[in-house]
Amino acid sequence: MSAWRGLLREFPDLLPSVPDASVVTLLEGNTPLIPAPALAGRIAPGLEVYLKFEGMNPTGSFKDRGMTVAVSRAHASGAKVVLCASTGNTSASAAAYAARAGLRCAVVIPDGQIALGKLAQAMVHGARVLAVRGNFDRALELVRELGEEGAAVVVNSINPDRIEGQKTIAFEIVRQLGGRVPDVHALPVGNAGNITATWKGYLERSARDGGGTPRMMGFQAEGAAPIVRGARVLEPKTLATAIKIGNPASWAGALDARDRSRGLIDMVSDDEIVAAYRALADLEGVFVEPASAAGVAGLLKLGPTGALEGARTAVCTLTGHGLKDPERAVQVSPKVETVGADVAELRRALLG
Ligand code: AN7
Repeated sequence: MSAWRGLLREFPDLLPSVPDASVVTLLEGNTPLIPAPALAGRIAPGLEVYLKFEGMNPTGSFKDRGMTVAVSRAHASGAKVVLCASTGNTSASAAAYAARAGLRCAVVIPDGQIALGKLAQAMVHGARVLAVRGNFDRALELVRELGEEGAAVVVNSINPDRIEGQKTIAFEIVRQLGGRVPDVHALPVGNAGNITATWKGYLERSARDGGGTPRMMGFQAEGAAPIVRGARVLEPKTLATAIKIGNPASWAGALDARDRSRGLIDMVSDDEIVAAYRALADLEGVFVEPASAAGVAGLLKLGPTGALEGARTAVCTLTGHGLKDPERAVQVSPKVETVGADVAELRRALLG
């Protein structure tokens, strides 16, 4: 098998063309599709569940799929600066790809509301990090305004290059399933770029190779569920900071994916998110950030209602790595025990 060359070189027919000298890649994509039999048993008898672990991308989230396209195209166009608003992962990815491209990067984050690992990434890659006194939705409004003035290339998912890159996940999944199309695809929904892109990928794949498309099932956090409630949420609240979003940029795309796939968009509570987060870690050995567990939380919620009946195969996108938010992991896990440096004491602690 030849070495993976990154999305722009692996999927040239699907993606906007970029001159080779402008391709900016960290060899993103090609993430594992991990069977999750223990979780499946808790969701619905007979269902096969697979975890598309996007935390294995170079910066630890699915954002790298879109960022390679957006930053490469920005580079090709002669841009000097890329700009984004972010709940954290977009900024981490933009900072890394911009560094590699030799572009300047500015990120606008909601003050005090992004997970430590993501902040560290933006900082270490040399981005200008600006924390606004306001939430993500406000940060995105500000960034859009600057973008319209032409000050920088906006690399949020309102940039169509991001959606193009992110759609590749659908092609990978069907390939990894040996050509089978899953019946259900579950994922978290924040700005709704990812559900829009994943659905676009499945549609394009089916138009090319046949075999149909899955039902798209998106899950928002209960305190940040504008699409479920049908109205903007002015003060979104959830511990899953990645999806703490009250006015999704790709709202219409999410509705389209839901309706055309005969799927649904539902919400899960923070308790359900944490339970799914812990189940992924405990039962499957997969460590994700809290927002990434929302799709699994949704399937755990729907399984007993019969809403998944008839489905044989479900895929969940696990959008980001657990190391993004180490503080949450420590907070929800059993405490560290301290013992003396003494073998008798250690034996007593371990073996009772
Ligand atoms: C781990 O980084 O919006 O529905 O600014 O980081 O496409 O927004 C992140 C979103 C899910 C939601 N899981 O995806 C940002 C940002 C994780 C995320 C989502 C995000 P979209």
